[in-house]
Amino acid sequence: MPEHRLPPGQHVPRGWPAVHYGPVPRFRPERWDLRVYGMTASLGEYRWTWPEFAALPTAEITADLHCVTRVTLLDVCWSGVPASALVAMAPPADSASHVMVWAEYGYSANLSMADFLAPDVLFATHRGGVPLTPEHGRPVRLVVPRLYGWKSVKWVRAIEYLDADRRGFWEERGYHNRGDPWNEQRYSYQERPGDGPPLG
Ligand SMILES: Nc1nc2c(c(=O)[nH]1)N[C@H]1C(S)=C(S)[C@@H](COP(=O)(O)O)O[C@H]1N2
Ligand SMILES: [Mo]
Repeated sequence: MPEHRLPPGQHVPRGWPAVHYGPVPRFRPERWDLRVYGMTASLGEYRWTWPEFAALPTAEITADLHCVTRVTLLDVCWSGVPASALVAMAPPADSASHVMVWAEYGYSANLSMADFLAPDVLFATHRGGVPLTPEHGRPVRLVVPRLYGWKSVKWVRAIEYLDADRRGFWEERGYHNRGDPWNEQRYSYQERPGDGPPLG
């Protein structure tokens, strides 16, 4: 494998355990929705039920997943709704500079609007052509290939548009606010002024 393929400090393990904090939620299609709220252009809220979301046009990407625990999973094929398409359907206010992606049970991760709108960011419903298994995020997970895996939020339920950056679950607990694996932005103590809001 060409060495430049792997970010610094990463290796490819033989197996790949699902990586997450806390229990795997059960998917109840009749109760599931995906909401967009916060600094929308209209200040109103957008909402998709499961049948509505499942009917949206999809795209496919193949990407590597870099977990901050130093393992990388190569060539994962995901399909789902591009984040940019979702943003087009739920226009943000001009002042919306960041997003908070919320999952079941309160897990969250923050992204700049620019990172969120990268063309390879997807709300994935399928992996390798089959629906996500529960432990990998059924029914919908975010995939952010350019940042460490904790930003690829599984079991997504909401997107909050923010007019100022705010730390998510791991970003508050010692991990880097941005998490670029190519620059090895693992921990918050590595942050430079401007990389993130002050730690509480
Ligand atoms: N809701 C939620 N999403 C999550 C996590 C989590 O704890 N909760 N862990 C993240 C981490 S650290 C990684 S590396 C990836 C792993 O995805 P996988 O289990 O599908 O391989 O999911 C991310 N998404
Ligand atoms: Mo991770």
